Amino acid sequence: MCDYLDMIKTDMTRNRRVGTMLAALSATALALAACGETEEPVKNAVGTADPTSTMASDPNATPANEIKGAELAKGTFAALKSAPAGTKSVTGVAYLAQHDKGTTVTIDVKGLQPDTAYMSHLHEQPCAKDEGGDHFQFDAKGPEAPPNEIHIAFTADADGAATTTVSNDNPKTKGAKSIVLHLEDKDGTKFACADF
Ligand SMILES: [Cu+2]
Repeated sequence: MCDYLDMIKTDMTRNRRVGTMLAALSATALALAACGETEEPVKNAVGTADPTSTMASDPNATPANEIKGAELAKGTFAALKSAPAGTKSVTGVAYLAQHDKGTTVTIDVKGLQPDTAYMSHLHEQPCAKDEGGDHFQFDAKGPEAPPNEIHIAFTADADGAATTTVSNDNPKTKGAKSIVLHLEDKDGTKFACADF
């Protein structure tokens, strides 16, 4: 329960949909009180991986492409046509594995800005359609946040590379068509995409 709350709390720092965030904040604050934590402003986790969160970088997780018995999809990242200057050299791959414990996504990206934080999500459209469209959701009427969506926060290393794995308990990601990389700017600018 409390680990799950940590996950939600971490994600809220990245959620730009203020209405959702405020609703989630009040609900989480109540629940956190029950976990013995005091209510504090959510700190911005940009630039750090939260090891308590399954939705942030987990350097020890088994990569999606190494999970035995999984149904595996692979995508190759390319810069979007709209990618701003300085982001167009991105390359890399994404793996989406559906397995008996849920879904695991791994991204392995190069050509990023050194020591810089980024966000990515599973999206519901292919890259060629509205740059991946909206976020993929397990439940289309559910919250616009994990665990109903898969968000992957990551930070590039000093060489501009990042490898990140996240997991979700739900294996039903058939509707996910792409993974989109976003800048951590105020608009969450999309700059790269990989189709599955
Ligand atoms: Cu996205």
